Amino acid sequence: MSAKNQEYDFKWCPGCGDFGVRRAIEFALKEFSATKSIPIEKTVVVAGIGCSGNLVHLIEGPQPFGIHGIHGRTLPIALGVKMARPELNVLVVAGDGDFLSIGAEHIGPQAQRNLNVCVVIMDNGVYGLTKGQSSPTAVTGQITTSTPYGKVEAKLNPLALYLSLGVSFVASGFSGKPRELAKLIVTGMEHKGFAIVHVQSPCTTYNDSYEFLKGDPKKNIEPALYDIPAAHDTSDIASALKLAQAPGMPIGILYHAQDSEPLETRLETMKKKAKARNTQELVNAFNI
Ligand SMILES: Cc1ncc(C[n+]2csc(CCOP(=O)(O)OP(=O)(O)O)c2C)c(N)n1
Ligand code: SF4
Ligand SMILES: [Mg+2]
Repeated sequence: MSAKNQEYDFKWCPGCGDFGVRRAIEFALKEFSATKSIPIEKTVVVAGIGCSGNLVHLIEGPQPFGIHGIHGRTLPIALGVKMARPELNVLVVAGDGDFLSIGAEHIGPQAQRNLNVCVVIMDNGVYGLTKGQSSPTAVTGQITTSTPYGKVEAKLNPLALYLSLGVSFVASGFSGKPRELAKLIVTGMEHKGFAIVHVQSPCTTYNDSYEFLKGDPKKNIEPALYDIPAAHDTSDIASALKLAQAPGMPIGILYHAQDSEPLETRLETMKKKAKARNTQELVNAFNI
């Protein structure tokens, strides 16, 4: 396909952060295809269910392949694609609810395998598509449609979670800076292993966090967003964890493992050790 899906009439609300993430992904795919001489059809976008996942239908210009699967199951689908076609570039797009709530149990296993995909998470702190319920990244006490008396649970720290689970590339971005975000996504796609680019992407309808993120000098509100200092050592997991746990919202690359061996390389090494067995040897293996 060379044009976006005309049959899908979903529209993001005015000001939704996901517009900026889509723009960043368009920039990133264009650059990745040009610099690596990889045609756009060699990229597969695996999308979650949510306003965020609908991005797969809304990409403008040259089209990658797309799979719009099941809520919370982007990573099992991405694993399937990479097992069948390891040469493809797989980009996962999902929301904070999809990835960190129903889908959370899949992050650890894929981090341990070092599944060679790049994940872009659009974090708006709510379930936008289903009308504003609280998500794991909503703050304690937040009033939402599912927490009318305030959220009881603590807020999850996704960056610290990814680092603790062993994700080999962890970056943090903002939808309001699509050019900068595109660079993080390109680096994530180039990384040999499991890359997550976690994006602050405000929901203007149910959780407008622009003021919190960008600040407002007129109201004496300091911005939560800040650029990670150039001196930060991205190969140092301890420094990355410190950044993830410090106040504010760091923007840039927190961690980039230097010795990252992706799943397909590990499987190739294992296949070389595996011996073909005849029928009798297979029967004997059951010891019957
Ligand atoms: C198995 C399953 N459970 C629940 C739903 C309903 N559902 C659809 S999207 C969604 C949450 C979306 O939140 P998020 O992933 O943060 O995406 P956003 O809309 O905020 O971008 C839920 C609970 C579903 N489609 N499938
Ligand atoms: S409900 Fe929120 S996340 Fe969904 S399109 Fe509207 S602003 Fe964006
Ligand atoms: Mg969400």
